[in-house]
Amino acid sequence: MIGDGAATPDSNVDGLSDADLVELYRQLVLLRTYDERSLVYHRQGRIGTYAIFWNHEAMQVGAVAALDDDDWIFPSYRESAIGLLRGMPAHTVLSWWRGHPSGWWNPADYNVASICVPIGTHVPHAAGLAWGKKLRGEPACAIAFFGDGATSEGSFHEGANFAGVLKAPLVLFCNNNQWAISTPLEAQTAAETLADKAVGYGMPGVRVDGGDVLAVHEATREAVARARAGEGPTFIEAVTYRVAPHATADDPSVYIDQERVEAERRRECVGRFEGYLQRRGLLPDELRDSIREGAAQTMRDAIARAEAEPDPDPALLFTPALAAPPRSFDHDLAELRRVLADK
Ligand SMILES: Cc1ncc(C[n+]2csc(CCOP(=O)(O)OP(=O)(O)O)c2C)c(N)n1
Ligand SMILES: [Mg+2]
Repeated sequence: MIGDGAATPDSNVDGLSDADLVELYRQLVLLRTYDERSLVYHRQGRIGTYAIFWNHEAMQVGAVAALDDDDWIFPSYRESAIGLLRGMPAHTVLSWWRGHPSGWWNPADYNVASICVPIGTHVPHAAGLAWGKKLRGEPACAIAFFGDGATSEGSFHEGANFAGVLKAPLVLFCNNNQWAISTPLEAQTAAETLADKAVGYGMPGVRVDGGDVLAVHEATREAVARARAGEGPTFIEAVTYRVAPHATADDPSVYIDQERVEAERRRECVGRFEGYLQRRGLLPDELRDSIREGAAQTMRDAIARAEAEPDPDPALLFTPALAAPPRSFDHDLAELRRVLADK
């Protein structure tokens, strides 16, 4: 949908007003700023290990914009900040990466499930929630975000099969960034495309340019319409390329082709949409700058708020773990309190 300002023309998306397009841009910038600041906060020792999602923003924004607020989102760690698109405060997500209890929200407050770190285990959860919506006669659907590597996990196949058989109103959204840490796509699957996997579950599989927010939006909108019409799940393969390390603990220079990374960085998704809006005369420089400054201020406020949280009670490590804790817990907790007091 987004052209290149030269040989490839831009196209329109039905149903999106000029104001909607600018709102998509605001959301892209919010996520981009969240991501770039988080990398800095990590390097400053203010948040822990962090999974960078630079150049994944178009998939997250385009897909969520196709949902209603009653629809449920099941994110993986790669979509950790997706709740921001539903009004979740940025300090909540920063607190999650700080390992602070205030980083865990009630999923029903935003219809955003907890961030899933085990690969693919949220796919059956999303299928079950979607099936539940259907059984209750509610119009809502669910969307699960996961990576190319997740399509090799049992949970993915169980969830996809379950949703296909039960015609659950589910969107399976695969961000194919072509890497699962250091495992490249060709070592992940013998299938020609990941979208081909949908055939085995009796659902449509579509491929879309994951760097084109408008294309992602349209594909997700169609999948959501199918889900609401009782036609069951859809598998979306959004094709992109991971241009950042897997996470802050990774050094991709030992396995990745740096020239390819540089080429992909040059066509990153926020800049592509910025060009589209500028060609349409919808993004004067002052508006662009004020959107960027608004996002930067959101992050400054959010890190200050996250860091102002009082230290959590160390007993939280013990008390919710077991209904009948062993006696050694008392001793262990006392020891932990003593060590923390000495710091
Ligand atoms: C069940 C499980 N096995 C292994 C891991 C370790 N692990 C963390 S990220 C990752 C790669 C996932 O790649 P992909 O699904 O493509 O998602 P991406 O990180 O590229 O978004 C692995 C194997 C894990 N978190 N959970
Ligand atoms: Mg991947």
